[in-house]
Amino acid sequence: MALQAATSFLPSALSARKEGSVKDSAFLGVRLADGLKLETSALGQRAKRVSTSVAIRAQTAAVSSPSVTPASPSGKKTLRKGTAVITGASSGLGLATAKALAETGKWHVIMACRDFLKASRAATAAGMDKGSYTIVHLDLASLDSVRQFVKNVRQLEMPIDVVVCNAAVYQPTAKEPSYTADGFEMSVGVNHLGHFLLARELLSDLQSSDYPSKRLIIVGSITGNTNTLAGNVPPKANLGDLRGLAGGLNGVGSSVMIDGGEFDGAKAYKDSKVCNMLTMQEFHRRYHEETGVTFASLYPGCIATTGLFREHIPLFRLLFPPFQKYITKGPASTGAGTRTRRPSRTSSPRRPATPTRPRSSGRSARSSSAWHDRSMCCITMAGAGSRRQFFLF
Ligand code: NDP
Ligand code: PMR
Repeated sequence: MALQAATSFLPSALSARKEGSVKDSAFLGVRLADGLKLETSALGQRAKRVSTSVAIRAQTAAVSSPSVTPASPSGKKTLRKGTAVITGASSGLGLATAKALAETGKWHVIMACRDFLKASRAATAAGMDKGSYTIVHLDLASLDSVRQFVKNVRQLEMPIDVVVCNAAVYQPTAKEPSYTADGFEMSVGVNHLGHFLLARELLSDLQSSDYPSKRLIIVGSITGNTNTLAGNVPPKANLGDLRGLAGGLNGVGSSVMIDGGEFDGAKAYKDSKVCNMLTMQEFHRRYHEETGVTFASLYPGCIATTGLFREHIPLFRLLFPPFQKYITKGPASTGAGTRTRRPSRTSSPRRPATPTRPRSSGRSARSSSAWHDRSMCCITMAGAGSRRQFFLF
């Protein structure tokens, strides 16, 4: 499979290129040739609704569509219920976010999950109201599944107002790489490429939304930022000159790592997070003015007990939570401390109005500072001795 890497998305080129076409889908992704070219929709045109009956019928929970809130007797217009797509909403941060949004009564959540039954059980166990969410199958390890998900979501005939790209895999102990259905190394394939296609496909739907604050958000991580202590714990994120990405990340005639190096599962995850953060910066630069969509990435804090660390060695899983609690003093929890509220300026004084430009540390190292955008929903994490607030939207 011939894969042509895009060079226009290099951080060094972030300011060099002027607005690209919204049909240009190559930055921080791969342009897929030989029939696998990313299918992008022209913005400004409402994506075609697929009318054929598809498997999604069996995979969606039976819930009613969110309705437009009628005007109050005083004649004051009320915001209609928003629809938020959240990937990986079957556990951890994604589930907590889905629950928090659903509980506001202002959002209908589309839980985009690879395991329908797990997601269904998780939503029930979390006490989510059945009418507040719809589960739609999405396996980010398959580009076909991503495309099918987009079709299925469009069949629901709900506006898409917010997309939260939250799902991720972390394989720090893997000795050998594993691959997505399309043959990409798993961590970058799921965390970055799957989300990249999803984001690119749903961009036209977001643009069509009449919601006043439409957003596309990707969950980044401090561990991809080499300008932080956490980001300097080896192996460090480094995209190098992207030769592995250009070669297809498939281990056949090319490296499975973006920078062309030897396989390292922990590094692959951190590289994918750098790609996530840079993707949002570049989406913002290219598409914000044209689409009205706000693009952001965020770092949720360290939630040391989520399923993300399921593949780590038992000793790590035992020591990591107390290490974060007592040493870094930066743990967060997605449990009872999660709630939503409207933000005020003072509650998030460090939020910049615009994305921060990634800084490089080292010759070819590429990292990015996540940034938090103006928000409508705030997840409060219970930290060690302090309460910190992370704004999702
Ligand atoms: P979890 O493992 O609890 O959640 C990850 C979710 O991603 C799960 O729901 C999982 O599904 C889903 N997922 C994995 N692979 C796929 C796939 N191929 N297709 C669709 N969904 C998939 O981890 P967290 O809640 O901790 O992670 C959420 C986000 O937060 C991630 O992006 C992570 O990088 C980020 N993050 C987390 C930090 C932390 O300290 N926990 C720190 C910094 C960032 P399933 O339930 O089926 O396994
Ligand atoms: Mg880290 C302030 C210091 C800090 C912070 C905020 C984190 C967050 N970590 C910090 C420091 C350190 N860590 C130090 C000094 C060490 C060496 C002992 C260390 C080690 C470490 C390991 C082995 N840390 C880790 C790991 C992981 O496997 C986690 C990881 O990198 O996952 C990709 C991790 C993390 N540390 C964090 C956070 C948030 C993580 C999880 C990152 C993520 O899920 O994206």
